[in-house]
Amino acid sequence: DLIEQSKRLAAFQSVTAHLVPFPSRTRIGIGSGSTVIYVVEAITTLVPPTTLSTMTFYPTGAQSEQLIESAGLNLQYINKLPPGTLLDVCFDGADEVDPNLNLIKGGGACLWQEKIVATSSKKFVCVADFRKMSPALGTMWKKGIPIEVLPLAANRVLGELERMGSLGPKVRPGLPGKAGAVVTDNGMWIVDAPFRPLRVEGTSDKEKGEWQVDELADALIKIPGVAEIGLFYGKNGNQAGEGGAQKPVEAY
Ligand code: DER
Repeated sequence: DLIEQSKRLAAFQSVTAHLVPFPSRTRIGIGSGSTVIYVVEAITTLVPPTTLSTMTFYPTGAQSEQLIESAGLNLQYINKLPPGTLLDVCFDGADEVDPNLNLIKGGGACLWQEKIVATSSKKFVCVADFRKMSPALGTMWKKGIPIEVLPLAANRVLGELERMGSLGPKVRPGLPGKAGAVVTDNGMWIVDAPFRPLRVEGTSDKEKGEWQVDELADALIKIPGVAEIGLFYGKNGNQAGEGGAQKPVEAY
């Protein structure tokens, strides 16, 4: 169908642009979700086997790890990288992308390891089909910003989010057949925190609960009990990565 075709096209375009021409990019981060499945298909299809055997793939959680293994690719873990060494490139999906390539991520509850791997990469390639492009984060993805929290602190975090103007934040319930909350690969819970659409530029109007994306990110990460947040900075992001500022996110 059209959506699957556009995911697959985006994935093949991103691998064609950022991996195939660069056989020296041998350390590759692999994200989570359904689009990244096509990224792995593109890698195994487009990269010659001799080059593929020189490449090592770093997962962002259980699904990503299984994807790498079942594709027969060399699997390694980010903690095996010497301090200060970065991955060459990382491919991952997103739930929503704003004009500055800021992202909402975490729809698949893998955001903590995704952000560690993304910010440990010289280049972070976001692979997102047409549905994900948005004028402002929160206009398309209505479920809220995914936030990974310590279960013990969940109610404290919910209270703080409401004070900050979140509209009905809640702990993400497990799927049918799993009583209780979603438990992440790291043994944590996910809180989804809806906010009014985030301002790409300018400053927040906290009275109205209208936040600017960077200011909200800075406020959320400080809440005690929050492990990581599903807001990823785009072009002018100030996350770690080579030289402190993350390389521009290339969204497809
Ligand atoms: O959880 C995430 O951030 C994933 O990358 C994700 O939400 C994208 O999922 P999709 O490729 O299935 O849309």
